[in-house]
Amino acid sequence: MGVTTMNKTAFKKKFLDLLTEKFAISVEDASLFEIYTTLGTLIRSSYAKDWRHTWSNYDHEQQKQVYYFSIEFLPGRMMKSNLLNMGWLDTVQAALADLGIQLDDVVAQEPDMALGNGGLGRLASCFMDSIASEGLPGNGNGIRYKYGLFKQKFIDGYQVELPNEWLARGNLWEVRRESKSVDVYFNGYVRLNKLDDGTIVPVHEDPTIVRAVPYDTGMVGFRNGTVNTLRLWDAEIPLSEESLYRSIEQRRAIQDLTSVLYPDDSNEEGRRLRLMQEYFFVSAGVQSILRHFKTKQQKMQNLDEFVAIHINDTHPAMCVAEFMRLLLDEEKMSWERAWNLTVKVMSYTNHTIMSEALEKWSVEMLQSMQPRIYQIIEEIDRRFVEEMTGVVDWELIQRTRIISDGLVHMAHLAIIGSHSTNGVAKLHSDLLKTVVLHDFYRLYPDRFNNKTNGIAERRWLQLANPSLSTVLDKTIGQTWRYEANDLHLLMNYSEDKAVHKQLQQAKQANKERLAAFILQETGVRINEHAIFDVQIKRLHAYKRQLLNLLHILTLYFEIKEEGFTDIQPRVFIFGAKAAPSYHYAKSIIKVINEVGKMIQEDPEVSDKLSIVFLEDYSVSLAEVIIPAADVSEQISLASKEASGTSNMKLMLNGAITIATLDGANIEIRDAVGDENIVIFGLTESQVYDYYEQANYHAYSYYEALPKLKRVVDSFVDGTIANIYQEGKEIFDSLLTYNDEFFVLRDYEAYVNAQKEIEKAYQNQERWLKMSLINVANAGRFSADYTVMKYAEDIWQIEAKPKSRKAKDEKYV
Ligand code: GPW
Repeated sequence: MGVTTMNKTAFKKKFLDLLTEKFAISVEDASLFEIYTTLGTLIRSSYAKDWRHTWSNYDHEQQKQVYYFSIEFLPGRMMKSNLLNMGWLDTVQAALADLGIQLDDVVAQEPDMALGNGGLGRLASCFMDSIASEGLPGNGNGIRYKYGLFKQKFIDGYQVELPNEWLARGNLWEVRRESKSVDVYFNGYVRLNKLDDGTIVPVHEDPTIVRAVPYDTGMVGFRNGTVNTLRLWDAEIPLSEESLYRSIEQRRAIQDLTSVLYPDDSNEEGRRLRLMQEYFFVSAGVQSILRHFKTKQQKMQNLDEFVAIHINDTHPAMCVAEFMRLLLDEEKMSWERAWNLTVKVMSYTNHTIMSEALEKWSVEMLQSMQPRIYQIIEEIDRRFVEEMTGVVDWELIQRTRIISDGLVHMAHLAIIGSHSTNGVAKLHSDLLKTVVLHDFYRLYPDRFNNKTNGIAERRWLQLANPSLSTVLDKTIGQTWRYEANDLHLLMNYSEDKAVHKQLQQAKQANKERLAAFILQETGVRINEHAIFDVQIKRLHAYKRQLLNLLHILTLYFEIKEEGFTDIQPRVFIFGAKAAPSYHYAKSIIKVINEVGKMIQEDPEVSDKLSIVFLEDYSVSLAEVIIPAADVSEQISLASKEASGTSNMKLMLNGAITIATLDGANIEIRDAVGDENIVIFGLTESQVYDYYEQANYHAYSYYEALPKLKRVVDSFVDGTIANIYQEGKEIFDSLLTYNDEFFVLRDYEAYVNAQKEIEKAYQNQERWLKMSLINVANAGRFSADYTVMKYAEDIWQIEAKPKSRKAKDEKYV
């Protein structure tokens, strides 16, 4: 039963037989979870052969493979995407319907696999889907956290965090591979043994040994028979050590290692356990790559022809030193040769210019936890300084060296130890070259490049939005399902009223689906014909959810105090988690919730405006929100959002973007043209001018704009109930602390841009054309293209023609 060959009758028989085998139950009596388990087991066993073949073919054909190291992966649910990619979705849906079962009820049994915080982790998972779908030889390497990202609840409008026990009912997709376990060493000290022939052999004395056990999950490619591997590591107490005396504390420390995902997005706290996690999955991953390579009868010197290692942000930057350690200490390679290989094998992606996210570890911590790794980093640093001395000026060397001021700069290690450093959107990559990493750009201009992010369009359109997908099939055929750029065929219908109508109906169906979901989750009934205005992303000051709120309050006061009556009804939908320790972000959540309540309880405004802040934003929730969005809020302060990816998902689903010229918004504008997006606000160079001249005075905007003053005052004058402290905190951030993210500066431009949005929406003919043009031009943001560029420019890997079947045979 290979991928793509499956008929309804055969499926039903297999399914019912397996249900009996597993649970000795009839389909009428089975619970949804039993049905889910049975279907999942059947799916997994059906791709198992392809998985094994994919794996052995790469070896057999001596293909170079990439290993994508990421401390986060955020796949969400896997059942439906596996069905889609296997070519089974329609058949299974129909077969289950025959048995009286709704597939969507079954897939809802699967907990989201939420081993990531936001964009960075989701990007890694979009890449896994695309790498498999392009038939590229690639694997993921990460951590199998016992608890995923916390579950968010609102109590009295405040965020409360609850544990996310995603493994409580088991995990269908993973395979524990006991036999591939490796040992990872921590603590202790290094003794350098000098042998008679003068060679020095480092010995790690008195280490704490942790056993790393891999759990593999198949990453099923789209209708091409490719099934790659996502390998996630769990920490266990080594068997051989179990008999030895170990304190409860030590045993607990080992088990805690992979227990929780750090919930801070774009912020580094320098915690010891986090550093342990980083080294743990780096060492386990690199050891297993080398161990596997050694089964190949190839010379170690040629390793770079078979292996590429990608460092996703700096969290896995110790790959550089660990790889060196294994080549030096285990393979007895010379420093020069080992270094040469390391730089060829490694590549690095930077995801932010924000300094609080740049990892720096104290020398003390790194040295005590990883004495050998620290020695190697010291030596890399020493040689770097030596190599550059006399070539470039001393200050430049001091600014770029790895160890300085008692800190180990992980981005420096990643850049110096790799052949490629890329940013994630054009603007971001330019800023890396000209500002943030300018010093490194002077040293290594050829290493810098851009790879604009992309998204798994199969998940975000084919799976999440069947209504729109059907309209597309009927209008432009089905080739867009495997060649995203074929969405462009829709441009032929940009003026076609009949197509507009169908797009409108698809959007309306999705809005009704979301409205029903909101009613069920919150008890709030929203106006299904209002503009659905969506901001979904982590809660962070630079993303400026606050600016959105200022606009909502402006509308509120226009209705309440200025008697405006012609406001187009809007539903403002938020989804956002705040890091548990991020006080300010939590205050914003509280205030948005209180404003929402105030509006909802006020009959004068509640038919025109509403705020829905959905709890526990996740991949699965995004799949319900995004298809229903009319407006996409991408309003970060220019230069701060490296790329953004929800901007791409919303555009793909026909939302109109209101945006600053930041991250990938710029490329979205280039794709759709100025008439089909609403741009406002400071540009990146204006922001930098303000920094240089230090001449921003937030207060002057507050004073000069009465509407703005009214809104800002409402945080402290009692207009909004229950926000005494939070309101004051926000008020002070804007006025006392001079508004770090230029919210007041961009306010007027934003309110005007929102008027433009409203005007465009009121002209449905124009709006539908804009929406169509957005869908038609979203193909370029498919991660399929992004990973192909990584493959060609950075990893130097390629797909064998047979594993690209879906594209080459135009297979649908
Ligand atoms: F700070 N991003 C994220 F750069 O989701 F490490 N978490 C993070 O910790 C970081 C970045 C880090 C995001 C960026 O904010 C977003 O702009 C980008 O689209 C995404 O990474 C994927 O590149």
